Amino acid sequence: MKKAFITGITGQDGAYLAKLLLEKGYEVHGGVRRISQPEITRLTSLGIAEDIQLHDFDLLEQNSMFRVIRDVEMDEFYNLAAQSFVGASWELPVYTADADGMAVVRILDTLRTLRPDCRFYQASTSEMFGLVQEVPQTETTRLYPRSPYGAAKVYGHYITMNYRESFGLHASSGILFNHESPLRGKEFVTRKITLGLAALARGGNAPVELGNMDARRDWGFAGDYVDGMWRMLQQDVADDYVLATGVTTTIRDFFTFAAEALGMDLDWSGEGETETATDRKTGKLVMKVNPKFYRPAEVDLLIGNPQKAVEKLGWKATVNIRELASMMALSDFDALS
Ligand code: NAP
Ligand code: F7E
Repeated sequence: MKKAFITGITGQDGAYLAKLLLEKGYEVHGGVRRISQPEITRLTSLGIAEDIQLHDFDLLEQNSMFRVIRDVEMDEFYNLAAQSFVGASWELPVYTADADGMAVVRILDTLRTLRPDCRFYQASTSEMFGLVQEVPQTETTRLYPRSPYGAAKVYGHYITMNYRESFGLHASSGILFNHESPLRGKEFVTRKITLGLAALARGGNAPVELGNMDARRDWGFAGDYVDGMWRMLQQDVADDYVLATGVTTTIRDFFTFAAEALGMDLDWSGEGETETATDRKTGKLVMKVNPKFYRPAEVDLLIGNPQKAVEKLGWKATVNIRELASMMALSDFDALS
């Protein structure tokens, strides 16, 4: 039986990956940080909380890495933990650099010392492309991060390559474009939209307040993306791979798809800070722009080319953007019953 260790197991991807690995017969261990009230609701909602062995672990604490790597004796190490909210990274730039950048070398160096044959996955991100230098983006597109989060992840990405090339570690980076699900954190735009629309559809009156409606993202389903992570670690040779759908959608269109799934018929008006959406069926205001959600620097367009992953890993995205919006909106609507 193979053993896997997942940092960030309480997060969206950690929960889906743990479920996948359990289904494949792995013994699954996960790292959880010390907080006043442990939050394992995602693991509970997938029905796997009892099947996982949890260990104290913090990205900022090298001793916790030393202990879990020494004690768990894992075959595969998935580093999914991070300060993952781009918007917060301008308020927490030093913490973000430490958790999303420096922590990666803490883990890699401990693996190199204690368990050099363990396979390693680093959660890299399309945010590293930032002000995109090429469309669509591939594994070789020049990086131009636009946030403290993106900059920290660039360090994590390059140090993963560096430990692979310097010490022969089986260390791979997945450059993952946005992936969402009903388990997505509530501050990310897709989930914020589906939660807000579900509340409106259940009789609420508070419009969803959003920032930049013109930004475009390449959104897929998180369940598909964790399968790609696992496939990367099954390769004989470690490498870096883009996982994406190859389709890009504006925030406005995602909002429309989610609203349609809940039976709404939107009337859009205004632009920029005056843009609004009203449901023709009820006359309710369902969206208004609030500049408070604008970012100091924006990533306007992301669209990935997953060809390498398709050809070498046999991976592909199976859920399109309308299906994703509908899945999330209906899940939030049902939860409010
Ligand atoms: P998420 O839901 O925000 O989960 C983040 C996880 O990291 C949580 O389990 C969190 O624990 C843990 N964590 C945060 N700070 C920690 C610390 N100091 N020590 C230990 N654990 C800590 O993120 P996600 O969407 O699953 O993303 C997983 C990874 O992929 C992240 O590295 C993210 O940056 C990256 N990524 C995500 C996407 C995407 O679209 N989802 C795309 C590309 C890359 P708590 O439960 O205690 O908060
Ligand atoms: O923003 C715009 C916002 O916060 C997407 C993380 O998983 O994916 C995620 O980062 C877009 C941005 O995700 C609101 O300005 C408009 O252009 O959902 P998001 P993100 O920043 O793309 C990458 C790949 C990661 O690696 C990250 O970990 O939506 N937007 N109005 C808004 N965004 C938010 N959050 N809230 C709004 O009200």
